[in-house]
Formats: sequence, structure tokens, C-alpha cells
Amino acid sequence: MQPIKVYNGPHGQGPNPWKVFIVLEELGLPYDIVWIPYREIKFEPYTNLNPNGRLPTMIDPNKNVTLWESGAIINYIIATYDTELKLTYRDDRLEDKWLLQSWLMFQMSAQGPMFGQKMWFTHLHIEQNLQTAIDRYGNEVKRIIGVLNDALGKQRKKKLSLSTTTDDDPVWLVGDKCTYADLAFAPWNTLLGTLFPGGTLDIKTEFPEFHRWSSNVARRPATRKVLEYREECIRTMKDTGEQVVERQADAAKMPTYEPSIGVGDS
Ligand SMILES: N[C@@H](CCC(=O)N[C@@H](CS)C(=O)NCC(=O)O)C(=O)O
Repeated sequence: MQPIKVYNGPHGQGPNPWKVFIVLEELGLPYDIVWIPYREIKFEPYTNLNPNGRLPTMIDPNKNVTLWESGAIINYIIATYDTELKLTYRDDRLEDKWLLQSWLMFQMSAQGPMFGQKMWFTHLHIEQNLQTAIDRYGNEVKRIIGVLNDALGKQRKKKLSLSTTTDDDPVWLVGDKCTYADLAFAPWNTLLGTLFPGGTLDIKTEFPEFHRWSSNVARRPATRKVLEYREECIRTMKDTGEQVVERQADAAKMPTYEPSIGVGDS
């Protein structure tokens, strides 16, 4: 099999391409990262691949398929290559199979955009300390984490009532294994420290199930390998994200990043 190509922007802080790398790594599929400076993504030739001018884009040379939007790319990889059902369910678990889509859509429509806006108004927006916007998106982020925390708590209760499992065993969003739905949340989860700088959100205390789940996802060997590689890229590459700020009249500066949460924890 030829490597699947996935475009990413240096130095790699942007979370969306990493969702795809995590799924590819978990499935043991070969892939290449195509690094493209943020300066180039709003113009041809890149916009011929991705009309939205954002990252990631995937090219699968094995099937001659080019796709954009990380959720669509994940769906494609799972449907095409996860024949052993490592990260998904099939029709004999029909509801679980489709609930994975509910969570993936929730990641794409809620976690991504709301976490993204919290990042924007906390760090990048030209008007600093615009408190109503910071609060609005901060509250949305907490609401979203709360939805995940409650759902995971219910999964734990269900699991405890059904089996001899202990309270320390991991629980996942759907069914009894980690799936692509859990994995899709990982790259944004690691950025929560930057979204709430100076320890202004105590995740462990306020959202304990969420905290356990996101740590369990981050410590899976394949996921961990990808997240640690992202850290290395952040440490060693030039951040072309400045080019996003340069072209946006309403942007002031790049964030000061806090250490990623859950990466490197044992
Ligand atoms: N919904 C899109 C979001 C893509 C997105 O916003 N990607 C960021 C990087 S993580 C980007 O390309 N930012 C550059 C820009 O906003 O110009 C997806 O999940 O693929």
C-alpha cells in the first residue's frame, strides 16, 4: 500500500490534521505528512484540493481519492480500511455504529468551532480582553466538556452495573472500546490549558470523567506517538501560523501556548 498523504501546517499546533494522523496510526496504515506553509493554503494550487483553503486535505493514491474536512476524511479511512473493526462497529450493532457518527458530528460542529472561538477571543482577537466574547465561548467550551463528562459518567454506571469491571477501568463514548469518535476529540483536548491560561479551568476537579477519558485516549500507544510527534514539531519547526494573523485585519497576535495536557503523562 502506498502512503496516504495528509496536508498539515507547520509547526503543527493546529488540531484538525492530527485527528487524521491519530486514526491512521491507530490502524497501522502508512502515511506521509505534506507540510504546507499557512501562506499557501488560500490560493491555487492548494484550493484545487481543498476549496475551503484549510487543513487537513487527504490524498489516497491507492484509491485515487482526494478529500477535505477532517470528519469526512476520518469516515473515509474507517469505511475503506478498518475492515477488522478496530475503531468502529458494524451493522450487527446498528445503533452503536451510528452513535459514533453523532459523536463525530458533535466533535466537528461543537468542539472544533467553539474551542476555536475560545482560542481566538482569548489570544488572537485584535481587541484584547473582550470579556463578553471570552465568556460566551468559555461557557460553551465548558458546556461541551460537561456533555462529554455526563455521557462518560453514564457509560461508567452502565459498565459497572453489567459486569465485574472496577471503577478504574476506562470507559469510552460508545460501546466497550475506544473508537474513532473518542480519538477525534484528542487534539483539541490537549489544548485546554492554552484555552484557559493560568490554570483558570481545573478540569480534573470540575470534569473528572472527561479528564480520565482524555488521559486514557492520550496514553494509547499509537495516539501517544502522534501527540508526542506533534510536540516535537512544535518544538523544532517554524510556526507559519503567524501568516494567518498577518492576513486577518481582526487578529492581533499568536497565542502563548501552554504545555499540552495529557501528552507525556504515564
Ligand atoms: N472543519 C475543518 C476545520 C479546518 C481548520 O480550521 N483547520 C485549521 C488548522 S487546524 C486551518 O486550516 N487554519 C488556517 C486558517 O484558518 O486559515 C476540518 O475539521 O477539517
